[in-house]
Amino acid sequence: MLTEINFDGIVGPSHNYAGLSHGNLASTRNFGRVSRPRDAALQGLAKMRLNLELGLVQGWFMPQDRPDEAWLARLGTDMAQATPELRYAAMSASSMWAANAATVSPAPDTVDGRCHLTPANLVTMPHRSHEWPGTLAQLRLAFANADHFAIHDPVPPPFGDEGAANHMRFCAEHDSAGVEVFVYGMGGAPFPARQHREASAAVARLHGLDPERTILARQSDEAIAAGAFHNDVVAVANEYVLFAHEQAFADREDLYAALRSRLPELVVIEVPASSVSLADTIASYLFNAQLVTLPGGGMALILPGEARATPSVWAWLEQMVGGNGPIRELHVADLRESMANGGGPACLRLRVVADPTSIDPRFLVSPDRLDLAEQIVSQHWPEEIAPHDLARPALWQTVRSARNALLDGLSLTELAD
Ligand code: SUG
Repeated sequence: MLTEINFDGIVGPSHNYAGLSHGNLASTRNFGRVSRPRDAALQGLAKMRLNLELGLVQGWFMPQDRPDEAWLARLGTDMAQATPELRYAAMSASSMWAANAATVSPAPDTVDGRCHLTPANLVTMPHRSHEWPGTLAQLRLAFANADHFAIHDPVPPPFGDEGAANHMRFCAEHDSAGVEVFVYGMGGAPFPARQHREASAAVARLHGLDPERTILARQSDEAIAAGAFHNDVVAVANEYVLFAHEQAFADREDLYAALRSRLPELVVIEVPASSVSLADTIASYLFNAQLVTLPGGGMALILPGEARATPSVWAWLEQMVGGNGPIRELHVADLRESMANGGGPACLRLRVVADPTSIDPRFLVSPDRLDLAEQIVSQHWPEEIAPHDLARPALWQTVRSARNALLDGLSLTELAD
C-alpha cells in the first residue's frame, strides 16, 4: 500500500554555527555561537518519535562523512591547510535538512508508474554543494528496488536545485494521481534565489510528469528578500490543502486558479500579512511545519517551539484549529538547535509516498531503533562545538568515529568512509 513516509536527516556530530547561508537570517545571526550537536540530534530523534506516536510511518537518513576531505582534495587542499571558509564548508552538517536532499515524484504521478527521485545539486551555497554524492549513495541504498523507484543524477550546474523544499504535491489522497507544483525564485535581492526555474523544469521532465498536472510557480521576491530562502518557509501542502502566507507567491491568484482547475477539492488556508507579518513568519517558521494526515482522519501541524513563542502566530493558529477547517491538531517540537541555523520541522524531512515494504528496512524507524540511535548519539556526539574547534584535528576524529559508531549500530556500514 502507498503511504506517506517522512525521512528525517539525523543531525550529524559536526553540527555548528558557521554563518554560511546568506539569505537565511538565522544562519547569519547565529554565526559564531557555540553549538550543541548532541542536543541537536536528540531533538531531531524526539521529533521522529512524536511522528511515530501520531501513527505515522517514519524513516531516516544518516549523517554524511565529515570533514569532507575528498571534496577538499578536489580543491587542492586539506583540513590542515584550508582557508577557514573551506574548512567550515567541509565540516558542515547541513545534510540534516533532508527537504533539500532530493525532489520526489510518487508513482501515481509518473509516466512509468515508479517513484522518481532526483538529488538536489545545492550549487548556490558552497557548503551544501558537496552533499549530493553522499545523498545519492543513500538514495541508491534505501530505494534500490528498481521495480518501484528510479533514481536520477542531479541536474547539472549552473541551474540551482534545492529539492523538495521548493516542491509541493497536491492530491485527493496520497495514493491518487497528484498535481506537482515547482516553486522557483528569480529576484529577491539582496539575497540569492536558490531554486532556478530551469532546474525545476528539468526535474519535472526527468520524472516523466504529465505536463497538464505540473505547475511552475514563481516565489515572490519579497518573500526571498524577507528571508524565505526556500518556499517551505512560507508555504506547505498536504493532499488537497495548501497552507501559505499571503505573500508567498508572485502570482498567487493564478496559482490558486491553476490548482483549482486540476483539483476542485483544493482548500487554501492563507494567512494574511495583516495577521502575521513576513517578519513573524520567518522568525517563527509557522509554515515550516509538517502538515500531515493522521491515520484516524484529519490533519495535524507539527510546529517548532518558536511558533508557539510568537504571539501573532500562536493566536492565529489557535483560532484556526478552533474553526471547522481540515487542520485539527497542533503539535510542538523543540528543535532549537536546528532552528538556529534556519532549519525547522519540515526542513528536516523528505516526504516519500511509497510502499514501506519496497524500502530497505534499515532506513525505517521503530521505537527500538530510535532507542538505539539515542544511545549512540548520547555516547558519541560532541556536547558542544565552538567555531575555533573546527580547526582541531581531535574534533575531526571525534566526528568521524561518532558517525561510524552510528553506521555500525544501525548496520549501515556500506555508507562508512
Ligand atoms: O540551506 N542552513 C540551511 C537550512 C536549510 C533549511 N531547509 C529548508 N528550508 N528546507 C540552508 O540555509 C546553515 C549552516 C551554517 O550557517 O553553518 C544552513 O546551511
